[in-house]
Formats: sequence, C-alpha cells, structure tokens
Amino acid sequence: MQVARPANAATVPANARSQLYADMRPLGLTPLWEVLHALVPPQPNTPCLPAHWPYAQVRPFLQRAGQVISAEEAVRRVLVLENPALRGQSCITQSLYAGLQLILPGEIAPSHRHTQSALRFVVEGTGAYTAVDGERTAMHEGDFIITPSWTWHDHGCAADAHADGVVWLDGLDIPMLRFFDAGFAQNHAQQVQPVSRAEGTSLARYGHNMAPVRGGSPFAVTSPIFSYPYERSREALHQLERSAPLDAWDGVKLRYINPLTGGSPMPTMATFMQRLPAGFAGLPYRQTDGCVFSVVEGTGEALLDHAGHSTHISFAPRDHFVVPAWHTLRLDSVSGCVLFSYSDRPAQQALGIHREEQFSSLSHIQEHNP
Ligand code: GTQ
Repeated sequence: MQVARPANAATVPANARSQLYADMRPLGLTPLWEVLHALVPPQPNTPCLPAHWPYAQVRPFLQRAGQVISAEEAVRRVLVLENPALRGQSCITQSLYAGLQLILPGEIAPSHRHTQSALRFVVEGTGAYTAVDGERTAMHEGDFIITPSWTWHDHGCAADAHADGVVWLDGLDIPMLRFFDAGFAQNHAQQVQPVSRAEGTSLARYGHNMAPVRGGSPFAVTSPIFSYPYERSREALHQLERSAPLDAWDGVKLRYINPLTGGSPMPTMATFMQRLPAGFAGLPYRQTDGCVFSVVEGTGEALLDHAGHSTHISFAPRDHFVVPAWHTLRLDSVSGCVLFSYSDRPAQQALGIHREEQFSSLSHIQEHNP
C-alpha cells in the first residue's frame, strides 16, 4: 500500500499542522519552518534601537542617586543606560552593558572581582581612583581604564574632591557572559584591597613601547596596561590631524591596544578614540558590531540609517549614544570634536563573523537601505 505524501498546503487538512504543533509541544519539539526566516536572516536585523543620553538630562538623576544611596550600600552606584528596545535587560546592545557610575567625596565602592571584563571611561571630575590587583590609578577626564577579568577592584574618592564627585562610564561584557552562562564573582575580605605596587608601575613597565625582559602577561589575555591617560591619546590625535591624511569615514581614529599582542585591550571589547576636525563631514559605513559612544570634547551630529528609518543625534560633551549593529552611520562636526567608543568587535573577530561595509558616497546609503 502506498502512503500519501502531502505535496503542498492545499492537500493537507486545515488543522493538521496546528494539531501536530500542539501534540508535540509537550515533548519540547517545535517546527523550524515556522521560524527559519527569523533565525537565519539575510542580514543583521537587531532589535536594538539607536539612542542618545544627553548629559544635561542624565546628570541631575546621577546627583539625585547620590542623595538617596551611598556608594558603599549600592556597592556600585550606577545608572544603567538601557537600550529603549531592551528595557529590563540591563544592556545597551544585545552583547554590551553601559552605565554611568558616581562616586562622591570620601566614598568607597567595595572591592570585588568577577569574570566580566570592565572598562571605565572618565566623564566628569577628578579625585577618584580605581585599584586593580594592588595598584591604584588616579582618574582624570578622558582616561580609559581597564578592570581585567577576575581582578580585584575597588573605587574610591578623596574626601576633598569636588562635592559633585566623579562620574565615569562603565562598559562591561555582562550580556556576553550571561549568554554563555559563564560568570563568577566574589567579594574581597576587605572593603579596600591593600596597595602592593606604586601608582604608575604598570604604565612604566608596558606603556613605553617596551616590556619587561622576563615574566609573562600579568592579566592573561587582557592588556597589562590598565590606565591609558587621555593626555597621551589627545596629543596623538591632534598631531595626526595636523600632519597626516584624514580618513574619509572616521576623521582621525585610533584603536587602543594590548601592547603585548597588538590586539584589543580586552578579549571581548575593542575601544577607540577619534577626532573629527572642524568642518568634517564623514562618509557612511556600517559594521556588525554595535557601538557605544562617549563624547569627550566638542559637538557634532551622528546620522543613522537602518531599514528606511533615519535617526539624527546632535551630541555635546559627556553625552552618550549607541549605534546598533548594521546601522549605517555618518559623523559630522562643524566645530570639531573628540569621541571615545567601544564595541564587541574582538569577540566577533575571534568567531570570524565581523563585517564592515564602507560607502564611497552619500547616495550609496539609499541603495543599501531600501
Ligand atoms: O565597578 O565593578 O557598572 O561590577 C556594573 C558591574 C560596575 C564595577 C558596573 C560592576 C561594576
């Protein structure tokens, strides 16, 4: 006897498919063909939205947070920058976390360690320090500081610092570790870890295009330098602005490196500092890594396009904004500006999935974003 094979929907009873789905659901079975197009999209189709946090709007809430909870009680007094499309998930893109942390004069944020990697980008104020495995580093506006995976870290602020304290951007790979279910954390026995090395030791050892003759990498796959001072990055960008050709997409843009490898400072996150000279009008590009920006100096415009939607972000110093994956971006600045940014690019590169597309004229955007 021959079994009838359904050739198409017309030959199948109206409810046969839905009955199959219902009958097999209790066994943890689900039909791929109902979801395949969403699982394997022709191009990235992120749920994330572009978003902008003007500092003038955020700062009053940070100061109010300072009035309702101490750094010690909060452990970390942070306002999380949540992507408007991912509310409740504590992330700014699907893979990245961002938050603004406030520490007030005389406060400490107690010592702990976790396998999540963190970056600090100093936004406002002076007088705070962060300590990493026994070495402290003073925080100055524009400094980029690393907390390598599984290193003890605490933050503190001098009693005579400005009353409004110090604010920095925390960038962590929290969503990535959550995705892998691979996170560990511990509190230190002491609130403030003992200091065992003089300030500046790591920078002297690794920050002058030289490295110790013996000994390996103190923080494994993370950079041995944990503070990259702004005065050095700033000087490099300004010199290049004067003396070298501009990049038509990025102006002058440098990536921070692990001096032992030439790769990214952390295995999961890349960091960048760029200068757009006065009058710069950048060409559009898009990348598979969604990117978080912190405005260091100056003003400008970020013009985003994705799937027929345009977003115009007019940014000022200390503002933050996020450019989701595969959103076309171009950057303009009438007055000139400096931007810090970070993304999950090294993780994508390690997996062989990172892509970038650069457009050679403004009109190309329309062709690629129908
Ligand atoms: O400073 O250790 O914004 O553990 C989130 C989690 C900061 C930190 C955050 C953290 C920290």
